[in-house]
Amino acid sequence: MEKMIIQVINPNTSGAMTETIAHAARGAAAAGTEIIAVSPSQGVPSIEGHFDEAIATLGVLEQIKYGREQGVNGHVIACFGDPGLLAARELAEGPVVGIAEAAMHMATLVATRFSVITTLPRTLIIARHLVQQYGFGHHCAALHAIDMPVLALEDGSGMAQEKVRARCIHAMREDHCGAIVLGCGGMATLAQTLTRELGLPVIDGVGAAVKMVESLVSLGLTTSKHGDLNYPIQKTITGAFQHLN
Ligand code: 2AL
Repeated sequence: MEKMIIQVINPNTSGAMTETIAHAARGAAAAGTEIIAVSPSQGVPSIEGHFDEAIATLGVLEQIKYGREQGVNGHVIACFGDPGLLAARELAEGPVVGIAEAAMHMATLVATRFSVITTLPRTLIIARHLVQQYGFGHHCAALHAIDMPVLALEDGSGMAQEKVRARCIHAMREDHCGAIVLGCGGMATLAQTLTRELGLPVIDGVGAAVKMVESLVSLGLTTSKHGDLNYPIQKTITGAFQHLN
């Protein structure tokens, strides 16, 4: 394959965060990979709880549908709750990788145990559930929150970034972990600097997911349509959701 197109979906509607995610995705992508970074046409500006996730999921599905219609080779869901991941796989033809699953998988390839750094404390349970769901319970040393909202990462002050750095140093000292997973799409551009500064792998899920989609597409692997990830059963969707038909 000469050229590959990967659609990277920021599930929230923050344009600044879509730019941050796009920058990290392009930094990780191979020379022949084009990154199309998108966000939903409607939804929530940041995802910080179960309610936000439920709304964001519909936006993710809308974008997966558009991406598939455009003929992209694969998709990344760039929010650490991996909202709508399995539903997205039903709709998609190419591979769909979430940034939480990508980062956790990558972490276990370079370390025995990892710690996760997220934003608000109420998002900790979302990450904890994913750790269990993905089967990484024995690999996760601890989960920490910087206690700042998602969009503080985009306010230009650098305060949230400084808190992430401080929490990483704390986790490295206290958790006996070999790697740190950054638990928000808005933290994506911090991974390389922190990896160098701290001397342990600090993993950004956006870059990790882009590399995983590239690998799957290069290997000729698409989302299985044998079984539960088959295309959704055709039915007429009505009202506000009819654009998903
Ligand atoms: C996130 C994320 O990655 N994007 C968003 O809006 N919320 N995750 C988080 N832990 O706060």
